[in-house]
Amino acid sequence: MTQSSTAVDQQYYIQLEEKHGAHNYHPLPVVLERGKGAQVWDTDGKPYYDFLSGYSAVNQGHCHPALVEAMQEQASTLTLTSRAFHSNLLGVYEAYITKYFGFDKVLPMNTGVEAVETAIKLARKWAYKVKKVLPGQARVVVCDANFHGRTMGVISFSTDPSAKNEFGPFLEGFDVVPYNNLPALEKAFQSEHVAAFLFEPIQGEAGVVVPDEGYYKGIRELCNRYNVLMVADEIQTGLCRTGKLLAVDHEDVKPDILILGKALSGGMMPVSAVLANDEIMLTIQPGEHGSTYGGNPLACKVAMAALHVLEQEKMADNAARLGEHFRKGLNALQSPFIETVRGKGLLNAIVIKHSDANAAWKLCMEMMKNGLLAKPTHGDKIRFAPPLIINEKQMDEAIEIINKSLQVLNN
Ligand code: IF1
Repeated sequence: MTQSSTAVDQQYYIQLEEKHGAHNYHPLPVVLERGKGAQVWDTDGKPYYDFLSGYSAVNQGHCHPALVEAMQEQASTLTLTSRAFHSNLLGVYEAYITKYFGFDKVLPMNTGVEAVETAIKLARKWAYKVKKVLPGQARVVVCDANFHGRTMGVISFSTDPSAKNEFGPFLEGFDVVPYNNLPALEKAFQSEHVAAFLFEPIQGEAGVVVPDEGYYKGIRELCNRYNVLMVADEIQTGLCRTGKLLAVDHEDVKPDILILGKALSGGMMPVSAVLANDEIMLTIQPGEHGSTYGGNPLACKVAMAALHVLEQEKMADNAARLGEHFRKGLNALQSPFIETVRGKGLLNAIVIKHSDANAAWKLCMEMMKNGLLAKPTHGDKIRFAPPLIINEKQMDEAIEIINKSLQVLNN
């Protein structure tokens, strides 16, 4: 039997990646060609609800018209000056984003992990210059099952063997504490060398692990008491994903260093940022940190548009409302294969209960066939994170697709 034209087309693209690209991912067998709003289309024109959103980078929806327009306009005007010179957009962007989040200053970077590395450098500088920690002794406390990116420095404190095995030797100066455990955190703060506590308000890669109510307030209180910087990695949880502008806003807590990425550009290009007040930010002097593309005019223009539409289209409110609707809808299925439904806003996950270790993957393959894209994380969990502009009708269709696809686990 000859393969359908779709299979041939998709196989062609998949084989090109297989032959010419590194094998550092294991993607679902779907080849995407177009995106708009909450949907993407494959090379055969088949539509899918995108429930991964580029790992929460496409909060504003695929190819948001305001972001496309901002990018097109700036792309034909001035894209990169380097920081060797000023530009007419960097200061304007810096004023906008620092007011938007309520910090004195911003250090613009590109990828999320670069911003995390930058935050660690800032925290160490502050420890030596302000807290007067002994040279070379600064410690950063991190959480078990953390995910903050893939550079050598950041995987040095990963607890996930697949993220760090055979990449050593590693960077020193990190202490690991259990997530969502304030007594353990206080114990780690007994050392006078602690510069900072770096945490995810919700652990994404670990499978959308939501901490107890009061965790952020508890962290803030302990950081105040022991003069430790509270460093919130909101790269995945920020920018309206959890139903508030920032996940820490659910407890009205303000970190000392805020790390943003992903949806800061709405999926148009890598843009990240580190925000802090002067006492911390001014510990870095000219020539002590930087990057070729950091703060480029194109990124500034796109990021301002990306932040503007989050506010203008009330995406945090939609995420809160539709997230509630999604969790209620999934729980109402009362599927024997869904052990847990958890999340906040539109950052959700289910834990699959099934004797087959591949059940989560099989379900994702079935949902793909039925028009919804999601991917397992750490075996038995499936993350569901659609663009924040999804509407109720689309959400109900998505829940129906999940319901229909669950039947595949009956076999
Ligand atoms: C992959 C998921 C993982 C992040 C947090 C920093 C970064 C990320 C909280 C680094 C990046 C991405 C990376 C991607 C898979 C995805 C991810 F949770 F979002 F699904 F891995 F945990 N802090 N997360 O989530 O940002 O340098 O990638 O821009 O590496 O496979 P980046």
